[in-house]
Amino acid sequence: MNVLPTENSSREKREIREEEERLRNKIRADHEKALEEAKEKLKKSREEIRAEIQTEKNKVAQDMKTKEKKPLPPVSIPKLIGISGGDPEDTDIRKKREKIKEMMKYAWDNYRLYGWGHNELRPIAKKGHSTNIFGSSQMGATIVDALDTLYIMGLHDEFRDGQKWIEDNLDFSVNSEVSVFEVNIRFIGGLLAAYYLSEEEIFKIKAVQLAEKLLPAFNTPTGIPWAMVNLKSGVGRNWGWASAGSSILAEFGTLHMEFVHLSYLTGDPVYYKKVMHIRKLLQKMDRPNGLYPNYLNPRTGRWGQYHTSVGGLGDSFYEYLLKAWLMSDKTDHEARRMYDDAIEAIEKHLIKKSRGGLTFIGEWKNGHLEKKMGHLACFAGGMFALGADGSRDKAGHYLELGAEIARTCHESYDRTALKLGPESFKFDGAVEAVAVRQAEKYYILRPEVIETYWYLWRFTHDPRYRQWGWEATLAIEKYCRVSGGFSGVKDVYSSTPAHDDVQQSFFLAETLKYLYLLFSGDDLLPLDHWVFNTEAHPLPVLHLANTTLSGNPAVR
Ligand code: DMJ
Repeated sequence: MNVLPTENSSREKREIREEEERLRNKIRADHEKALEEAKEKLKKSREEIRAEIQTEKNKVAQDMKTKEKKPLPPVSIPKLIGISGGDPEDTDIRKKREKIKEMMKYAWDNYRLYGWGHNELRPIAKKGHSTNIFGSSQMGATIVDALDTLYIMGLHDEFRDGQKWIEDNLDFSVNSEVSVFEVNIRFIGGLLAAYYLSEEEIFKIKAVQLAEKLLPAFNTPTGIPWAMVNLKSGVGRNWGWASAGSSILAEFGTLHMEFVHLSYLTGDPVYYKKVMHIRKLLQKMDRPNGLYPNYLNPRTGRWGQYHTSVGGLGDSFYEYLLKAWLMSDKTDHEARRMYDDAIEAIEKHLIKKSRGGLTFIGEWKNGHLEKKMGHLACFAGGMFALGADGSRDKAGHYLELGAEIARTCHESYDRTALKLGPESFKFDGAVEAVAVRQAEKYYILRPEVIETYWYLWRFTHDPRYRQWGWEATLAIEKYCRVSGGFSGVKDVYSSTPAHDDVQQSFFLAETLKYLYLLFSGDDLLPLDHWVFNTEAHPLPVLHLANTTLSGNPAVR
């Protein structure tokens, strides 16, 4: 039936009027209801109102937990070899290993008592401690960092206690600005390792939740991430001190291992794509003398200051090139090539022998070699040894180079009053492997020298590495153990050192783990099945020969 246009429009108008009236009535009714409820509320006591709010809060928290615990898509976990054991046959070695376990328990128990939930511990003041890398909220960094060490040592009650804290308290929806690098290596690395060792889903879920919060850091004109990101707003920025607003090589270059595992476990290629983009960008850039400068501007994609080091600011970038290859079951040839090229340039320009015959790694600053080596650079002894097999026909050479670096770093310990190494040491005329400036004489429970001893021990079984590791253990026990845990010392050349009153989370994650492994059999976490991230969190080798992480569902 045809309807005339005038009839049509007047009917529409009537319908609109009726609809408006219905809406007005609904708003009026809602208002009246809200007023009635408010009046009712006002009749209630403060306690009643508080209780109601608490009930609402609990409901929201419960809903969140149910949501959080939703399992991720199933993925086959690589076959895990050697996650326990390693019991030494020799009684003396067994006793030493027990002692190290006791030190771990002491560090953990004191943190449990005085710093629980805080990021780190002040073992003398006996209270929590934190720094800007963890942002402004209490994220239990020590718990997350220590979990896999507890597991490996068989401290299962402590492990479960940590797990419970994580289940109930670890929350990344906080208005807090964190270091992308630090939370990646300590939190994502720690959670992934705990997941692989224990197969408890919660660790995987938390790792993925945190990774999602880090992704906005990659929203830069080049895709090179900011150093810091606010977990709530996703706003990123760089450290104020970094050359010309640059991001740091060792920070944006130390994400690969964890991000590849995240893509593997979730089936989501986003993480893999982010780190591969960084790699591709670096490959395209010119490198002065074949060296990678430590600073790169994420807005322009240009290098900042020409400063290259194998210690702080550069270190773990090289480590992750090698480990990307190892972790891919030696199939990521591109990573291996980049590693080989990089260390050839490093050897040519940065590695020298002192007059006294000690091999050291200096730092390249604007065309000049600074003959100073940081404690952080001592990890490279282990890296050279680990990369020896698979190098361009120079396996013997790199194993030897690793051993020389281990010897130099041992000398830096041996030439102090405490037998603990300084933060950095010089090679200048008569000065060899000794810190000169007061500000470089501290030891903050760092792991790198012990890490190198352990790798060299695994590859050579030369008893000197266990001997050197034991010397360091005794020195830590004597000078760093205090009434509420373990503390760093301010001057390793003073026989009565002052303490810095910080028990670093990496002491539990790395230093004690490497010591424990040094006095364990090689069947505990064998190196052809496990690759340790730069915070000593073991991740399994992924046999990805027939799969791809860049979006192919075959990865599941
Ligand atoms: C750790 O957090 C990691 O080893 C990192 O790669 C460098 N520094 C500390 C320990 O010294």
